[in-house]
Amino acid sequence: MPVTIARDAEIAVVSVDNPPVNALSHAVRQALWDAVDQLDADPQVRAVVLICAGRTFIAGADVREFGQPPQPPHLPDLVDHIEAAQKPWTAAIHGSALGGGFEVAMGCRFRVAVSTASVGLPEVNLGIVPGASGTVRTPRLAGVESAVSLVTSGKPVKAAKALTMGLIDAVFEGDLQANAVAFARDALSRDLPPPVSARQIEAPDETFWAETAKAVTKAAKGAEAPLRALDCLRKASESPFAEALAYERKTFLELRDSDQAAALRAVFFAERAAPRPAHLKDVEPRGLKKVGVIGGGTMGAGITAALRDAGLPVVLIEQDDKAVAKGLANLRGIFAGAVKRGRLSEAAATEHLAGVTATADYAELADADLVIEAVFEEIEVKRAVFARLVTACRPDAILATNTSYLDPRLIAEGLPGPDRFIGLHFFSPANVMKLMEIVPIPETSDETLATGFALARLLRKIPVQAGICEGFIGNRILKRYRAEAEALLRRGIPVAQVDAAMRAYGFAMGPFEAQDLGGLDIAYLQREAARKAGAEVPETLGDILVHKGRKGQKTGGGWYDYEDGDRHPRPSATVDALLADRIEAGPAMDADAISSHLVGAMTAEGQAILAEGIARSSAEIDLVEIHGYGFPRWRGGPMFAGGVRG
Ligand code: T1G
Ligand code: NAD
Repeated sequence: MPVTIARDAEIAVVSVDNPPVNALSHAVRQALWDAVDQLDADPQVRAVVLICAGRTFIAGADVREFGQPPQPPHLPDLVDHIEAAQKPWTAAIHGSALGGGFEVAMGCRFRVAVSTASVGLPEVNLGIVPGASGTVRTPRLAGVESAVSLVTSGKPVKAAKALTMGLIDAVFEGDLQANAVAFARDALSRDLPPPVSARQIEAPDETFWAETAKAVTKAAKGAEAPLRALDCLRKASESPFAEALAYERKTFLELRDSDQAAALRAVFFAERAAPRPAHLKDVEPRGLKKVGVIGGGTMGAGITAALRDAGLPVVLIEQDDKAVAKGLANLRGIFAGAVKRGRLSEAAATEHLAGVTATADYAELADADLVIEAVFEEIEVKRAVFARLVTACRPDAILATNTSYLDPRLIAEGLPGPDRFIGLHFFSPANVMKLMEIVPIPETSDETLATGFALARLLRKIPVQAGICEGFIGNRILKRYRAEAEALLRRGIPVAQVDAAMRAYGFAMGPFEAQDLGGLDIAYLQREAARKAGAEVPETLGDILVHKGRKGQKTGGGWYDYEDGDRHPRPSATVDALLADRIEAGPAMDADAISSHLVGAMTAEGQAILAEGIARSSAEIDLVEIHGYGFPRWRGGPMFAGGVRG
C-alpha cells in the first residue's frame, strides 16, 4: 500500500510510502485521488496532513514512467483535486519536495517543513518544464521573480529561504508530523487563505521580461527547457489560470519527447547508476576512517579539501617542512576561496583545517586505511613514494595513485600486496569537479575496487571505471579532440572560429581558450617526456607556441594575446605568423561543420575506447565528458550525441 491514512482526532494523516523517493507512480496518484474522496466523505475529518515515509517528501513524477503512455489520474488533475478538497490539506515536507512533489504541495492549502528540507522545480534539468502547474501556481504563491529563479534554474531552495519567498508557510524543528497536525488544527480556527490557483499575479513589465530572457538564455548555454519555462511563466502572468495551465501542459508534452529531454534523462539515470556498479553489487567495501594524501600541490590540496568536506581526517605528507608549509597554504587558499563563494562557513573552514595533520613524517600514516598519492608526474618519484608507503602503512592499507598518464602497473611493479593498489584519478579542482576515474590494475581486488567506488559516494563524486591506456578515458579523448582542433587550424580555420563553434555547441570554452587557461606547458611536458623515452611524437602546433614562451594566460599569450591582467582572449597576429608555414588554405567551414567534426572525433575515440574495453559502457564515457570536460549536459555526451547507446 503506497498510501495509508491514520487519524489524530479530527485531523487525518495521509502517508505516502513509495521507496526510494516517493515518486508519483500511477499507484500513488490513484491512491491520493481516492484519499481526497474518502476524507471529503468522512464527517469526522476536518483537515488533512500529507506526509511521507522514508528519506524524503515526494521527489517528483516517476521518471521511469516517462517513456510510457500516461495513465489517469494525471498529475495536474490530482493537484486540482487536492486543491478542490472540502477539507484543507497541509503538506508536511522533509527531505526534498521536488517537481511533481512540490506541485502536489502547492495543491494543498498549506505547506510546512522541517528546517533541513528543500523545495524546488528541477524539471529543466530533465529537459522539460513543470507539467502539473508549477509554472502557473508558483508565481501565484511567491511572485513572478521568485518563480522565474526557481523554475528556470531548476535549483532547489532550503526551507528558510522557501519561507521568505512565500513558498511555504512554516518551518519546524523536531517531530514534523506532530507539528504539522498542530498547525492544521490551529488553522481551523482561522479564516482559510484562498487556494493557490485563485490568487492574483502581479504582472511585471516588458523590461523585466526582456532582461530576464537575456539572462536565462545566457545561463542555459543552448538548453531549450529554461527558455520554454520562462515562456510558460510569462503566459501564466498574462492569461487566466486554465489557459496558462493548458499552455504549460502542451509545452511539457512537446519537450518530454524532445532529443534534449531524452539526453538529459539518460544522463540522470547514468549518474545514479555510476556509484553502484552492478559488477560490485555483492562486494563489501573497506570502511574508511582516516586517509593519507601524499603531495600538497594543486591536486593533493584539492583532494584533501574534498576528503575534509566529507568529514574524513587526513594526513597530508609533503617532502620537507618548507613544502609542508606550502601545502598547508594551498589548502588554506582553497578553504578561503570556498568561504568567499559562500560554499563553506568560516567555522567549517577552521574545522576542516583542524582535521588535517600536515607533516613530512610518513610514520603518521601507520593507521591510515587509504593513501592517495598526488606527487610529481614522474615514474621514479612515484615509485619511491610507494616504496616508503609499503613500510609506513598497514599491510592491508589501500594504496592509490592520482596519475594522469603514467601506467599504474609500472608504478605498482614489485609492490607487496598489489591487490590493494588502484588508480583514483581526480580532476582539478579536485574539491569541485565531480568526476573520478577509477583505474584498477590486473591484481586489484574487488574489495579495493569497491572501496574506490565507496570513496566516490562519500565525496559525492561520479565514479567511472577505466582500463589502462594513455590518458585513460577522459584525457585520451581530450588528446584526440585537441589534435583534431589543430588539424582544423592546419586547414586554414582560424583559432577564434574553432573556439566560437564549440561555444555555440554548448561548451563554456573552446579547445584553444581552455588550453590558454590551463597552460600549454602541461601537455607539452608530457609530449617531451614521451619523446625522451623514445616515443615517436610528431610536433604539434602547441609545441611551436611553447618554444616561443607562449604558454597561455599566465605568460600573457598562448593561442591568443592577453593584455596585462586581462583574461579576455584577442586573436594573435604573432600566432598567425608563427604558424603561417604550417597552414594550407582549405574550404571554409561553418560553426555546425566545425563542431560536428570535433564531436565526431570524440565519438570515434570513444568507440575505440569501448572496443578495447577501456570503458564499460558508452553512458560512462558520456559521464566522463560531462563531468570532467564540460561537455554540454543537454547533448547527452559525445556518445549519446553520436547515436551510440548502452
Ligand atoms: N523517479 C524515479 N526514480 C527516481 C526519481 C524519480 N523522480 N528520483 C530519484 N529516483 C531514484 C534514483 O534513480 C535512485 O534509484 C534512487 O531514486 C535514489 O536516488 C510533472 C515532470 C530526490 C534529491 O527531478 O533529485 O516531477 O539507483 O541516488 O541522493 O512537473 O533523487 O537506487 O535504483 O538520487 O538521496 C522531478 C530527481 C521529476 C527529482 C534524492 N524530480 N531526484 O537524492 O538519492 S519531473 C526530480 C533527485 C516531474 C512534474 C514533473 C534525488 C533526490 P536507484 P538518489 P539521493
Ligand atoms: P603539483 O606540482 O602541483 O604538486 C605536486 C606536489 O607533490 C608538490 O607539492 C611536491 O612538493 C610534492 N611532492 C613531490 N615529491 C614528493 C614526495 N616524494 N613526497 C611528498 N610530496 C612530494 O602537481 P599536481 O598538479 O598536483 O599533480 C600531481 C599529480 O596529479 C600528478 O601525477 C598529475 O599528473 C596528477 N593530476 C594532475 C591534474 C591537474 O590538473 N593538475 C589532474 C589530475 C591528475
